[in-house]
Amino acid sequence: MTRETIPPIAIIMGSTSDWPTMEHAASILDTLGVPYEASVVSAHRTPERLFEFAKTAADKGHKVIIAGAGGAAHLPGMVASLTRLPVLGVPVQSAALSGMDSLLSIAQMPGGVPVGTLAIGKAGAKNAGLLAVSILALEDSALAERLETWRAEQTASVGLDPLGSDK
Ligand code: RP5
Repeated sequence: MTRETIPPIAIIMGSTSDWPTMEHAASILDTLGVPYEASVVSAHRTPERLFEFAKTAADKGHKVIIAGAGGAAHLPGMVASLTRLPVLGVPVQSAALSGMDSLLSIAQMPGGVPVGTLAIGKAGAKNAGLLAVSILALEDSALAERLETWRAEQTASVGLDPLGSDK
């Protein structure tokens, strides 16, 4: 792939078991017509893959990295330590501690190596996708318009009646 054809967004995750969460980031990118690539990059099981991915991501032409992981979730922070690209971290809900371990692992970065940390689980993945779109939309007016339209449709879909009679 050349710099021109490399997708602007890379979605990475620590395990295939993270995909049911991370697909919500992918889904919003599909909806808004933003190309991405998705791959499994584990901080603990495939550390060399992590290094290779993170050290080459900017030169390859990626613009934003969305990184999801659960438990001892070092992936977003390690990737952030190896690239200047913005890294959006998604704490995947873990079985043992309901994602609190993931959240704290991702959020509590030392000053100087930022990871933009989202909410635990599906909402966090969806918002990571939307935030990535917002970042790209700064320099893409057509995408900015699609994002504005998406947000207006979301607003219009919220009825006033809690029982839903106005929908
Ligand atoms: C992390 O460990 C992954 O991000 C995943 O959330 C968690 C469990 O992985 P599996 O044992 O399901 O592969 O590295």
